[in-house]
Amino acid sequence: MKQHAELHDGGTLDYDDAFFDRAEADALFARLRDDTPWRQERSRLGPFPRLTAWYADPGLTYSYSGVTHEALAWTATLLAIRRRVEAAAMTPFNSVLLNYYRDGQDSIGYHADNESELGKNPVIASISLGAVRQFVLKHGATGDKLHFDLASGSLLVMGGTCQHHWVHMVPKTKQFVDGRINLTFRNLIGQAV
Ligand SMILES: O=C(O)CCC(=O)C(=O)O
Ligand SMILES: [Mn+2]
Repeated sequence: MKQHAELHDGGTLDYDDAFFDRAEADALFARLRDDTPWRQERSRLGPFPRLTAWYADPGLTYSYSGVTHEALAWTATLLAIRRRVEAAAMTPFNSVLLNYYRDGQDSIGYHADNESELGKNPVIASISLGAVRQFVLKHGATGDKLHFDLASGSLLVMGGTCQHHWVHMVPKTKQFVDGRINLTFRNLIGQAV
C-alpha cells in the first residue's frame, strides 16, 4: 500500500510498504549482507553502532559525524535498485549509504540528513530489507513524533522541508531481532567530478 503524508512546515513522506516483493527483498538482503565490504566506522564518540558502506558516482566524497566516506564503485545490484528508486521518487540520485543493523543493539541516533552538499530541500529515499525496525521522526519545534515500522522491501521517501524541521532515528530494541539493511539514496551537488 502506498501512503502520502504532508508534514508540518512543508515536509513530505511517501511510504510504499511493498516496493520490493517478499522474495526480492529476501534475496537482496542476503546478497547485500554477504557481498558488501562492511566497515565499522568511528566518530569522536566511538564506534558507530552499525556497519556502513558508501557507494557513489566516481570522484564524490561525503562527510558526516566527522567521517569522510570515499566512494565504492556501483555494483550491478545497487545500480538496478538505484534506477528503480529514481523512477519511483522521480529524481536522480548519485550516491547510496548502506547501514547494516546486525541486531537490536545496533541503531542510529537522532539526526537530519541536512549536510550542505545535499542542497536546500534534499529528497532522501530509504529502502529497508530484513528485520522490521522502528523509525521515529521528531519535529524540532513541537516535539511531535511519528513512528513507522519499516517493512522489509519498503521504500520511504522524505522530501520537501523534512530535513529542516524533523530529525529521525532508529532506536535500539531489547527484543530479539534479526539483521536489517537500510539503503538511503542521496543526491550530492556542487562537487566538481
Ligand atoms: O536505517 C534507517 O532507516 C535510517 C538510516 C538513516 O537515517 C541514515 O543513514 O541517515
Ligand atoms: Mn538519516
